[in-house]
Amino acid sequence: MDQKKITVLGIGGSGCRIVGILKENPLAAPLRLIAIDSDVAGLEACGLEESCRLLAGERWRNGRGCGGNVIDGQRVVAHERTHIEKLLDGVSFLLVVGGLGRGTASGGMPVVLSVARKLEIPTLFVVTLPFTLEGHSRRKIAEDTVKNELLGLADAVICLPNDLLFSVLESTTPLSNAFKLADQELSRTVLALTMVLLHGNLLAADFGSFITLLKKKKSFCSIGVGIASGEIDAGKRGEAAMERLLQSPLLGGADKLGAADAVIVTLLGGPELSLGESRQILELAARQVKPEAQLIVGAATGEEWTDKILLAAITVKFDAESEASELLRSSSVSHPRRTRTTSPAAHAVDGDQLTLPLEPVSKGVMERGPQVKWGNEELDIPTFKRRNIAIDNGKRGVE
Ligand SMILES: Nc1nc2c(ncn2[C@@H]2O[C@H](COP(=O)(O)OP(=O)(O)OP(=O)(O)O)[C@@H](O)[C@H]2O)c(=O)[nH]1
Ligand SMILES: [Mg+2]
Repeated sequence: MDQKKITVLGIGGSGCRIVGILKENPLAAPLRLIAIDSDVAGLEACGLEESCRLLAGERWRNGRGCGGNVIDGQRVVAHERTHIEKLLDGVSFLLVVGGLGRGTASGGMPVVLSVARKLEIPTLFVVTLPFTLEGHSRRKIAEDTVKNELLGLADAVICLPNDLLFSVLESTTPLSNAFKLADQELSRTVLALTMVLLHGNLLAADFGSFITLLKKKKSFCSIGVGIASGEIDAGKRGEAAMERLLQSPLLGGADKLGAADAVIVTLLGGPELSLGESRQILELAARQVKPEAQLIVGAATGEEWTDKILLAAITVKFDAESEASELLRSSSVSHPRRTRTTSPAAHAVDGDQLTLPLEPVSKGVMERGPQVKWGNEELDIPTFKRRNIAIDNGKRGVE
């Protein structure tokens, strides 16, 4: 596979910073990097050459960003669809990275995803969820983007709550320092993931099971990265990398590995890294994981990594509640038609009217327009909502 066709796309302020960090890292040279933002300052600061940068909605937002407005974010990026299609032409694997919670990344990621779907590019998202202290509305934007826009269509979504940073940092740490650390960890994890998943020349992680694993409902993920370089005795470098991994700011404490339902462990090293040593190091990581957890491991070597190793772990905790509801749903599918059961999934008994779970989310681009009224009725609100009419979802008595 042409390495340059493996593309990491950073979107929004935080995403652009991460591709900027990757650009400075010679180890990331094989990757193609793209940055998209509606904020000209952030975009230029990432240092990518002009052909790899896209200023979204320049005429409309004047390069000033979207000010936290997710609808503006969606609109400016959707405006650049054709341009994004050109940028992604020929890409064999796409990793999209950014921070959710404000405008450009939250609104724009679904647009990037729909272009990637059209071009049939396998796509993985690595996103951060805002700190609790950033407020409820940012959290809601982030969660809605993941749940309603990304999860169903992306091959995989790795969500990392920024709050994890506080489990290892002093509470007095300035937010800017916490973000810097997050950027560093994210860029390293992105690097480890792309390298091993796609070029695992010692021990390739199984891409299929990786995707299946991440498609399952998760409560959250966390990541740990440990690097050990030349100054450490060759026989001890595995242990040193492991120790650093366990102290990683986005891991959320050493016990996260032990508590995880699944863990993806990746190891990168120089040409001197043997199959024996990599097994030994991966076993070291596996020992931290509970026996019933699912484990996916991969290892790769490259000249650029001579005398260094990087060990990364992504921990996944499944969401017990959604697992249960998934089970219920699949068992109700296997029921013959019209079978009555007491399970909540089979509530379509005669006499009950099922209603569609429709919620008014936003009026989208109409939000700023004038109100359209007829008498006392606001016509932008659909009739069934205005008149309180329940709509049958058509499955009555079928399940
Ligand atoms: N890792 C990291 N995350 C950040 C940083 N700054 C902000 N974030 C997080 O990322 C989220 C989105 O912020 P930005 O990336 O600045 O937002 P944006 O996508 O550019 O959106 P607009 O500025 O509204 O156009 C925030 O809510 C924070 O949780 C940073 O420097 N590093
Ligand atoms: Mg911004």
